[in-house]
Amino acid sequence: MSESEVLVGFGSNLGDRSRLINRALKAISRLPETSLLKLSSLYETAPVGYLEQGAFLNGIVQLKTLMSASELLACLLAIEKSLGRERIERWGPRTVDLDILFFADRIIDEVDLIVPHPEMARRLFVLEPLCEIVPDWIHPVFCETVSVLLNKHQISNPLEEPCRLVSSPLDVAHSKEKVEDGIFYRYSESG
Ligand code: A4P
Ligand code: MG
Repeated sequence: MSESEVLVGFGSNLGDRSRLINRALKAISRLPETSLLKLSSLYETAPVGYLEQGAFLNGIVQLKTLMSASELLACLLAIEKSLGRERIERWGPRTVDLDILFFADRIIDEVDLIVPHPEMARRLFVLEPLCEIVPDWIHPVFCETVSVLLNKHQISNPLEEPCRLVSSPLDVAHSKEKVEDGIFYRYSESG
């Protein structure tokens, strides 16, 4: 099996959001045959879909892995579960949600896994952090870069509330110590 570059989106709007995200990233960095490449900034974003819920913290991590897409999905679901995720309602509040946005340039359409994530091109909270770390990544269905998709999205949704940047990542790719400590973002819930 060859190595694949993958983009995983994460979001949290329940509990100590940044701590949960740091814990999820630490767990991802420890997955077998997997290493982190790049991390986006952390953004605070208004809820999309079901609006009567708290604001999210969102971001994206780029990783490389020898796992297959379905093996990676199983690992991400296990991490969500270990961090207290209960599936109560679709698009409802969650401790940590981990979505596979891109898996190399593959298009996957299976019962339990759709890649690229079908909603991503409609979501500013995905497109903005994606553009920060991989602006030239080509969406294999739309055959356009994520920066073009962001541009189009902004033109079609001029009144959408922007994502608010709340924290920059520590330089994880080059600091094993930080990964071991599980410190990925310095951000305090109290501001
Ligand atoms: N699944 C299929 N494809 C994928 C994929 N590419 N990555 C399946 C991950 N999972 C995938 O997901 C249900 C099932 O989707 C999984 O078991 C997996 O087999 P879920 O996480 O239990 O359900 P969900 O998250 O409630 O639904 P869904 O459709 O995944 O919702 P989204 O798209 O994740 O949206 N607003 C802001 N501002 N920020 C957010 O992060 N997130 C959502 C949830 C809504 N509004 C938001 C945010
Ligand atoms: Mg999800």
